[in-house]
Amino acid sequence: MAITITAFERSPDGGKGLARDTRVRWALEEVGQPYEVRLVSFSAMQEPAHLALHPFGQIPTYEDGDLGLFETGAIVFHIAERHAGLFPDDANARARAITWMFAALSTVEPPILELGNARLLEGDKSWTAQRMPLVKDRVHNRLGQLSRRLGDADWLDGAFSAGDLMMVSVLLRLKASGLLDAYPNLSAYLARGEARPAYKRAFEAQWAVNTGKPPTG
Ligand code: GTB
Repeated sequence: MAITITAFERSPDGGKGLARDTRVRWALEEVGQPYEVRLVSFSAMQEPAHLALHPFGQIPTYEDGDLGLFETGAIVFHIAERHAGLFPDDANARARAITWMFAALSTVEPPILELGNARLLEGDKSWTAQRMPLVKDRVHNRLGQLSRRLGDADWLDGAFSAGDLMMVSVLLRLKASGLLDAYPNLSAYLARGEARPAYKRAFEAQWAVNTGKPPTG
């Protein structure tokens, strides 16, 4: 039975690849696993059938035979465990790759999400202009730390791993903001991730769904 994931029927980003199904698609492409996609509407995500799979009524989900998973981090972790290509063989290097996955989701992504919320959900509030410098400072703090650690390396810890997949995915949310411009090594890191054939295939697949157009090439 084929692996099946869920994705938005129409992502609010119109195909920029920022919805989290792109991360799962990318992981599956990296390890060469074919998959099917079940597209869900916002209303279908609140129906019992979807809630049985995802208690919070979100995408993405992952199904393979009897196994149903939710939470992108857990799904990518599972894919990396089951298939070669995203975790190193060496036990310590593998533990460090997992550490970077957690760092991306638990330490770097929260201030980035907060910035998105401040802009998109709270942009019209009287206090947003006053709060924004603080929110941006928190993002810059993390970007500065990450930039210093990455230095002039290609990837965070040796060869590309699930840790890089997750970190690049998190940083992609900042691409349009200009905030990464101050960190040339992070911009180059992002570009390296986007240049990976597996990322391109994942991006193009979600682009086709969300725009109804063939890949841009
Ligand atoms: N912690 C969960 C995970 O990592 O899987 C979070 C999952 C999540 O936030 N899913 C979002 C969702 O289903 C889609 S990805 N939201 C609908 C809901 O909660 O009702 C987040 C997302 C959505 C849209 C954009 N965008 O348009 O740019 C970017 C990211």
